[in-house]
Amino acid sequence: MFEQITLPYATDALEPHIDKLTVETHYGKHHKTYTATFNEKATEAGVADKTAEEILSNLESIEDVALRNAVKNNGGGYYNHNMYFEQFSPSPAAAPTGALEAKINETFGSLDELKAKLKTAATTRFGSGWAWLVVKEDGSLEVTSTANQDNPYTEHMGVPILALDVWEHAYYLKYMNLRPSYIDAFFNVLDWAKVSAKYDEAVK
Ligand code: MN3
Repeated sequence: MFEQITLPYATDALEPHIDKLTVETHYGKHHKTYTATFNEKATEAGVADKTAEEILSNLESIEDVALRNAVKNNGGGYYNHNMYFEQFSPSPAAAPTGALEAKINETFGSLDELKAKLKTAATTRFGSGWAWLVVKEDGSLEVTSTANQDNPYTEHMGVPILALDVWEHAYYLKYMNLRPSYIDAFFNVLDWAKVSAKYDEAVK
């Protein structure tokens, strides 16, 4: 049984950066529905005993194309939003520490450069999708983006450690058409301590 994370903060705790109604709708409606449908479709496909990472990395094992796509879309919707909502804090660490800090400086030059690359990936993703910071198989870091609810597992890109949702449902109630303003706000509540922990887990 795949379950939504319990939000580690109140629905209004990310105000004014991410508003209460958006959190309530995004987590309480969109994410909830993806999770319920993923459970249904994973069961139908006979893969519900596997981890979400395993399922999303091995979609080709599901022969029926319509069912495979339903597992991909809803499994991505389940998994991506668990990552998304888990990484925020009302009192976030403003920068990574330890191994991730060193790796970011080595790869991108600075945290500001990485954030600029993520913002570009997120603003230039046409339509609905996600921008990601990924640890590739060789241990290197990469900024990338995917369409719809696809993610680095479904696209065989590596292990995601930061998930930036750019579907309109993530920002439209507060920011309307201003996706770049939402992206700036995203970084105000992103807890780099949590991203650092994901990195340590990915490279251990
Ligand atoms: Mn979303």
